[in-house]
Amino acid sequence: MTRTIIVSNRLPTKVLRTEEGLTFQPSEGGLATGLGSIYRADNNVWVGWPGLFVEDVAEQEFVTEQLRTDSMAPVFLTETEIRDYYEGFSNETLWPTFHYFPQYTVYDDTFWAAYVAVNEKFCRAVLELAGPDDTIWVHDYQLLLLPQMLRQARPQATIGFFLHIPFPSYELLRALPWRAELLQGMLGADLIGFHTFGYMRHFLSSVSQLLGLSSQNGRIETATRTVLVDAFPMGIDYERYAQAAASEEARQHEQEYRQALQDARVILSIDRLDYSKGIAQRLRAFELLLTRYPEWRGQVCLIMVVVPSRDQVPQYQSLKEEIDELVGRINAQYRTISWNPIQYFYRSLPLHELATLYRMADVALVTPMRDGMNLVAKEFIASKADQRGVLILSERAGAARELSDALIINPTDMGQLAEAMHEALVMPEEEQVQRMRMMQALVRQYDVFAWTDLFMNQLTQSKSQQFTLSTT
Ligand code: GDG
Repeated sequence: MTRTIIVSNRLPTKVLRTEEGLTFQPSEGGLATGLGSIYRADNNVWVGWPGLFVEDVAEQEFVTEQLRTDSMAPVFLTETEIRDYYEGFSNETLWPTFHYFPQYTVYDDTFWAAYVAVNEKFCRAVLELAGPDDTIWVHDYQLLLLPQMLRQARPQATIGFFLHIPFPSYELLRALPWRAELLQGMLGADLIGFHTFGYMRHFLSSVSQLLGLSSQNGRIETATRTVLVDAFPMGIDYERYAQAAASEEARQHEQEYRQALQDARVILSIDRLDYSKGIAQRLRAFELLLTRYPEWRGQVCLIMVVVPSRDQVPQYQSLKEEIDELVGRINAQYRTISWNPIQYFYRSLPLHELATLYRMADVALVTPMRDGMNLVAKEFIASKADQRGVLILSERAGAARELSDALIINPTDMGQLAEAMHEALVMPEEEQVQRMRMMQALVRQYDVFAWTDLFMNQLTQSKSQQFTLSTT
């Protein structure tokens, strides 16, 4: 029987070392939910790093055994591998380049060597599990070389690849010394998916300019195979967010929060700590709102959740300091005894609290400098049972391609952003409902399950076409 093997840097379960020993915590991420139905079915399996260092062989066996019962297979990585392959090449080389921050890009051959070696390690782990007829779906920028490595070992395999972050323009990509290898690595797949047509165009243009391979209608002809490239905008588990926000628990929490905030209007901002998310710019724009429109002082509150992330990477440490300082300065300047302009949380909140914030927010500020898609925008929309609330969305988030009924802004334009906040706060209810209704219809229909089905169907179809072509 054929089966599907999902491969990503991290497994959808976190293994933690606690006083009681090793514990297993399922992740609530969108990908885990979307692919949950696939990897738990039949004999399918998810391959990835379990999130902690396990060197002891007996412990490795224990972890492997535990994860196997939940359809997962761990790839154990050492501290040096995580430093050079993950924090290094993935997050200090690829991430800044692909998000248009070339000034942060580190060019380091040691990082590259580790990236190649860890992709090979993943390749060996997949090959141990995969039969010749299995379907393999590789995810994201940490594993760009894996499709080609798998292809070499299994020329007939069905391989899909999806990139969760933007694909940059050729001018950015060409700066990387390893650009050709990275493109070749991706081309090992039968189907390459991006969130938007824009990313797909950048990829096709890079493949043409750097490898001399032309394409027609998203089909690239390599010397031996056809590779299909297409856009698959990722969705969310709509019902999960709709239900969490509509729950009795969220309703009660909302009452408490509103009381504590003395019924101030709420602008919400939720991100991982990342320079690509535009958090500092957003704070400056909020300050500008308070300066330009003093009538909002005491009347509006910015609730800002920043989830700690990649705190070993220097740019993230200095961004954290910049945010701390900005929040401190703005709060000190404008606060009164009974009102604090910014409620800042530097931690991850449980889903029910997140759902309460989505439910009660009048405005969601999703203003990244660059973002592959941005699921927070879609979760906010799914949480609005009464269809009130306004989404302010950066034109540089993948989500802006679909959510054209949001207030679309340029995140570097502070003035425009401050005006958009004011416009959102005074927007008539009727207009809010009209915009929200359109966006809800779209986000509900193209949810994460539809996304998974579309990708998998396209992969199966493109493979069978190739097979027909090669046998006729
Ligand atoms: C990458 C791409 C692309 C946030 N705070 C809390 C919390 N979250 C959850 C959100 C959301 C997720 O984290 C963040 O997803 P995003 O899509 O916004 O951003 P990235 O993490 O950068 O994801 C991105 C995505 O991959 C998928 O392809 O959209 O562009 O960069 O689901 O709800 N969850 C909980 N507590 C929090 O405090 N429980």
